[in-house]
Amino acid sequence: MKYTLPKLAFAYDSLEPFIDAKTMEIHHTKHHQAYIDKLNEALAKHPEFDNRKVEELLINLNSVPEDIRIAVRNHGGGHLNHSLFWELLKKDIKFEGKIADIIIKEFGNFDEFKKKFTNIALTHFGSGWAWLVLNKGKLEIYNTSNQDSPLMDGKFPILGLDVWEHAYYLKYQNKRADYIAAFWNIINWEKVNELYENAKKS
Ligand code: MN3
Repeated sequence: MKYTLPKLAFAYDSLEPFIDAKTMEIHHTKHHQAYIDKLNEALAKHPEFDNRKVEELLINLNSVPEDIRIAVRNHGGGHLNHSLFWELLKKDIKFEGKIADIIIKEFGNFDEFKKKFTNIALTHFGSGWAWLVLNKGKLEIYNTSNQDSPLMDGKFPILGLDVWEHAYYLKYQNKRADYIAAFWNIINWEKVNELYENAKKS
C-alpha cells in the first residue's frame, strides 16, 4: 500500500485573503506530496511495514527499522500533520460547541487561550508546529519541532498550526505574527470539536 495525497475538501482560493491560493496549492501539491513520496520511498525498503497506518508507525517509532526511522519520523509526521491541518481550515465557522466551553473553562476566556497559543506559535524557533492537544484529559498548548507529531509524546492533537516558513512566506514573508493573526479567521471549530470528542474517548 502506498500513501497518497488526500484531496482537499475546498478550493485553494477559499481561504483568501487569510491564506492565498498560491501558497495553498504549493503547500498541498509540492510540500505535502514530497513528504508522501519520501515516506513511500523509505517504506519500500521494508515492505513488511508498508500497510501500517501512519499514526501506528509514529506511536511505535522504536519498532521501525533504524535505517528508515528518521525518514518515517520526518515524512510520516509531515504526511500526518498536513492531512490534519487541511481539515482544520475553514472560513466562517463559529467558536462554539463543547470545545468552546472547555477552552473557556480551562483557560479562563477565549482571549487568554488565543494569547497563549499565539505566543507559542510566534516564539517557536525554526520550523515546527503549534498545537492544542489533549494530554491525560486536559487541554494543553504545546509545540513540536520539524514534523514531530504530538502522538509521539502520547498527546492527542486537537488544533495545529504549521509555522514552517513554507506555510506563509509567499504572502507574509518573514511576518509570522501576521500569518498567526490571520489563522484565527480560518479555524474549523467543528473539526476541532470532533477531534476533541474523539480524543476524550481514546
Ligand atoms: Mn507545511
